[in-house]
Amino acid sequence: MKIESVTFHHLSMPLIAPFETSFGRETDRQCIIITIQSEGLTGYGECVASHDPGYSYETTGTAWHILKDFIAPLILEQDVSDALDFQRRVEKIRGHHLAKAGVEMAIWDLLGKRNGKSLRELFGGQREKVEVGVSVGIQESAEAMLRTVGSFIEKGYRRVKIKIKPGREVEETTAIRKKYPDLRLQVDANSAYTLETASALKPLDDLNLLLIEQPLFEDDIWDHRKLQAQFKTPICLDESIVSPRHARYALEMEACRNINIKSGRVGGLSQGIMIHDYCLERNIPVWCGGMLETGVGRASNLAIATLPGFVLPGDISASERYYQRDITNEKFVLNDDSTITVPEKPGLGITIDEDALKHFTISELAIKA
Ligand code: OSB
Ligand code: MG
Repeated sequence: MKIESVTFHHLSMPLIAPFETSFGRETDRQCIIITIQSEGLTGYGECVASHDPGYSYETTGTAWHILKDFIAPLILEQDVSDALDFQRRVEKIRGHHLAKAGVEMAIWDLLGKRNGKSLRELFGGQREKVEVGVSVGIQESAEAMLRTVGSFIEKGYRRVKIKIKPGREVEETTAIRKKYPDLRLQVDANSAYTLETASALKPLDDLNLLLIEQPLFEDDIWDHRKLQAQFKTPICLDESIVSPRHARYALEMEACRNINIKSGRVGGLSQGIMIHDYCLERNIPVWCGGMLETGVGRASNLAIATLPGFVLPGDISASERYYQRDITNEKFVLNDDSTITVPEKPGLGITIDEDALKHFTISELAIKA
């Protein structure tokens, strides 16, 4: 596919409610929407970097720079045949996975549109809908957390993840477990603990949680191995798994018992699929993480989550959980069985609400060869 032009839209979108994690609080979510024109078709991708380097070292600012100055020149006027061809072209760019993944997503969208196949079909996924849950940010008190979780359960979410940090974990998690003995419940620390302070998590080990996500440093695997050995509850790695190679390290070290797959963090959907395949062969459950995506990234998450190894519900909630107004015409809704239906149209299966895109754009850049 000959790449004729690439456009970047830096967006800032107000969230329905602030989202607080151990690394910060977001009220507006930033991202970069990538548009690629090729042979009369338009492909869309979402770079999930946010405005500050709290989750990842990448930000919308660094991603903009890498996209404009390094990735765009490598693909413009080039005949990029598929995702792996794209990966070979950007191989010499170290890191910057969120930036690369956004472009790879747009290439998949183009590929699907060109072949009249949805991403699900291209990936070989079998499910028409995927099981999902909701990720609840840190609240002002344990009571507020219980109330907020209750409201999501009322909406039909059957799996809940709560964000935790030191001092804001035991009371919250215990209260939820007491009120909802059968709820599929998990916690995410976003690297807020050390091997020493993680002893505070010990009471959670008796609450029958699905998993404890990323308790230790964002680049750590080794200490997670030590922690996993002390816990019955599976440790799940998010931040630490930045490539298929890191997935292998973590499994070889027995640092975790399952993995959160985010195509952004690992450098692209192709890399996420590789991690999925590797884990599937080893009976390691995976699930699809989220980055508060717009409808573009949400469609991509739904597509990858159709693969058979995604046996745990994903952090893929309904559009209305995040945004009053989204940039896709298609809105994702929660079905009665806590699933979301996967788009079936070619590519990502979404169309862009151009007015909304314009409305949320802070800066825009079009590059033609
Ligand atoms: O750690 O999973 C995370 C959002 C932004 C950055 C990191 C994380 C998250 C979430 C939200 O948990 C998941 C979602 O998109 O609903
Ligand atoms: Mg996480």
